[in-house]
Amino acid sequence: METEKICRYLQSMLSEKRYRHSLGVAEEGKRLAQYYGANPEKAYLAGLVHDCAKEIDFGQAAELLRKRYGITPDSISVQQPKLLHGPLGACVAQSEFEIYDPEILDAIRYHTTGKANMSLLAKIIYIADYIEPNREFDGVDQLRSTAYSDIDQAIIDGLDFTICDLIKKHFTIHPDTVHCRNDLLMARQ
Ligand code: DGI
Ligand code: FE
Ligand code: FE
Ligand code: FE
Repeated sequence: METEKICRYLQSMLSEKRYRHSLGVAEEGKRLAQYYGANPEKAYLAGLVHDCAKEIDFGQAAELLRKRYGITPDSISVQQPKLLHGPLGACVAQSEFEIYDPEILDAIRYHTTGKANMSLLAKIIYIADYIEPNREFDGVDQLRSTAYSDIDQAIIDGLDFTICDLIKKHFTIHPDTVHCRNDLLMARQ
């Protein structure tokens, strides 16, 4: 499906704010891809659609994954259905936007938790989601600069930030989040 058509479709699925965020991740993803020598078109497309399932009713997401796409969500994601919008987004990207590139689908699937052995594209989408121009939080400028000097370190910093926040709220931490952080830390040594 052409990008323009995807944009119109996305606008019908997302709030204006979420749509703007998606355009931000697309642009930031493209910039990072150019900087690190990944495919900028793929990064733009992955960034554009990464949150396409974010506003699907949480109550419906698990059932949709099971019944429509034949995927059984893990128990942590069922209990914390926010975690389902990555996996569901990859399914929707394929069935609705005709995106079949496995690397793009994988980057969408794991953009919230990360995972061990991420591709460069998946790393780019993970961190672009964090630092795109519309994001504002304490430390975002530092994270932006780290993202353009050491992308693995930027992801570790992002994961640390997310995990600390989850712990403060007494939330569960998805194993993929832990595996992603361990994998990147082990690769440092
Ligand atoms: O969809 P976005 O808001 O753009 O960003 P995102 O897909 O990175 O989602 C961030 C949310 O996901 C944030 O509320 C924290 C939550 N999250 C990220 N990793 C984990 C997690 N929640 C749980 N329970 N466990 C995780 O490992
Ligand atoms: Fe998301
Ligand atoms: Fe994120
Ligand atoms: Fe996002």
